[in-house]
Amino acid sequence: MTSKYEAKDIVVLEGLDAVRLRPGMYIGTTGPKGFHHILWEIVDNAIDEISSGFGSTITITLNTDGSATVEDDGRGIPVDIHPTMKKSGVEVVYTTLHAGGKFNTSNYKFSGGLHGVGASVTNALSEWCDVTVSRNGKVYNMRFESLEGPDGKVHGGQVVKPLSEVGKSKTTGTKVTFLPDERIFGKQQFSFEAISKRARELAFLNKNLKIKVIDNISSSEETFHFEGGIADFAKYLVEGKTKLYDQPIYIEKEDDDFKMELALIYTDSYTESCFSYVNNIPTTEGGTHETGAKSAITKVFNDYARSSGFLKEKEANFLGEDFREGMTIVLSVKMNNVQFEGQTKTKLGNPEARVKVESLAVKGFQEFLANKKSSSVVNVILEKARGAAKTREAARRAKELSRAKNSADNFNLVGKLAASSSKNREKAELFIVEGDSAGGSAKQGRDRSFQAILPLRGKPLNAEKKRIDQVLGNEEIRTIISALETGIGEDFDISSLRYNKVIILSDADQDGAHIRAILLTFFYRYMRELINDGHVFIGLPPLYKVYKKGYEEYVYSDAELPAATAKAGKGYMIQRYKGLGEMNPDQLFETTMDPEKRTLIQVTIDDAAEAEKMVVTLMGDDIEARKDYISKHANFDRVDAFLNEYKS
Ligand code: 2B7
Repeated sequence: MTSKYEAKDIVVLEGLDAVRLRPGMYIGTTGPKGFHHILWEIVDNAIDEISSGFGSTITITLNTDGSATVEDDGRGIPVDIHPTMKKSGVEVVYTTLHAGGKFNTSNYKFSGGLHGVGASVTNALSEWCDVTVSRNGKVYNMRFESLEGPDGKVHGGQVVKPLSEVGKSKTTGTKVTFLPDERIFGKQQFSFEAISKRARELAFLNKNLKIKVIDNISSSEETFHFEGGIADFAKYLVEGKTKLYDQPIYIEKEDDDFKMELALIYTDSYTESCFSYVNNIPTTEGGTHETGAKSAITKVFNDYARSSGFLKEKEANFLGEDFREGMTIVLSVKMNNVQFEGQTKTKLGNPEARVKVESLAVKGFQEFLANKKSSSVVNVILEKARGAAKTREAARRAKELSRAKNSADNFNLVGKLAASSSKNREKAELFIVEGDSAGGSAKQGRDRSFQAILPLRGKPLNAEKKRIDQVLGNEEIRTIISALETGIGEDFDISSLRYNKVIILSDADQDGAHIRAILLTFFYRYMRELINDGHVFIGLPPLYKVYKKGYEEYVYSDAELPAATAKAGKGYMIQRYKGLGEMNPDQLFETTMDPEKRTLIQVTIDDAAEAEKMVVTLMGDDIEARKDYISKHANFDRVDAFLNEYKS
């Protein structure tokens, strides 16, 4: 094709040129996230088609040449000539930015670039893109390529084969294959695991959707279809916990151009989990829709408790937080003109969403309560709330106690915590170190002007299994809380944080991983903002030292060892570090603590549902589920599903 491609053939698709010029503006990054983003743009179109009632199945295939194919059984993208654009529907969709707007959106209730920027961006950033449509009893095909023009520049998404009829068909649908352009993304591959994870989520969120992922490179295949939709999602999230009743309360309601689905289940745990979505996009930071759902729960269940006589006249109403103890809720809304806010733009801002969700949810819960069969479930929920209200009182007392105790214990704590001398919070770092001996080395080796050390003697308490009063009763945890100076839970105040970086330093073994998981669980449950704002890190100690006379190099993973020994040449020796405690203070500083040389892993939660699943499974009581999870995810270090960003 390239040879036949002449200057006169170049169409300057200004939009697409802009996409290639600044891909980051359209897909955020050209890293793995952006690489997968261009796949999801195509899948989103297929989901919109199926969600509006046409077709049922999407197949995503990862091909051996590095390309991906997406296929749906919807109506097929229109092939007739678009009246104002004077191009076929297929060409409009694949060469016009924001083509959604140019299409008659009355076809789709909640559509048109809800997810971003559309298939044309994928086309612009692909080496080639091949679109096949089955429609009107015929099969049509069209092909695009990104080609270098006589101007020496690569122009994305050029039509190299106009839309033409290539066969007959009794079915309808769209099939798109594209190869992400190496000139944009470098050498990358699609991740079957990441794609399956999101496909599962999409199947939970769209119960009429069946989604199949085929990896022709590893010969793996997964199919996701959940007839129960987000009710199944809620059950999946609490697997391994003890449910207080079997089937989630499920509400599905629509009002004009607003759709809401809600699933609510309770477990015997003490934590609250809410997973909310807008147009299939996770709203990790919550927002107005979550607020609306929570108000509805508080209102409806309090009213019921009152009118049924569960709450006596002299008793006060339950608080919202009483109903949220042990609650797992999945909330999915579909709406137009979404406004995202918050630090990571994952918080829904639309005020009308609060109103709509609250009124739809109130209606749904009232219908549920009106059903006689619901009475046992309602009772369990009210009893749980009563327990929570009692604990709340107990916790308030324990908190006061612990405040008093903290000041009384400060003497004691100061003895453990080696504070930094400077008060500069921006620069200050707190190392939470496993074990007294490593703690001792860290204290000696540190740069005391800005590095503080908190050695942990035993294992801190597993916060996943305890209520707040017990958590606060644990000495290790209390020490951490008082060192950070932020307070905890509802009282948490990030502006009081004493250290900009909180660095967990544990051994590179099972025990160390467990301690790390316990600490992360505690931060996740009680100081989530600390993680969300990027203050939590994992320090990476070396596994080996490769050395000989006058030469030494530290090695941080098994994978790097062969290269390091090769580099050292003949006569080298290897020291394997079994724990932090084996390093002397200077070594520990040099390898693990020195900002100039160390590797820190920043803890992030970019997939809240996955983090929740992991915390519940790894820290919960179901031993079988835990074993299964660990074996599926290769090793215990998958605690590191939390950990994806590498920073030094
Ligand atoms: C807003 C644009 C992008 N579109 C249609 C119709 C069906 C249809 C699509 C699609 C990806 C890979 C397999 C509407 C909508 C364009 O207009 S996009 N199916 N599937 C898709 O892209 N899958 C449509 C009205 C009547 N007939 C067809």
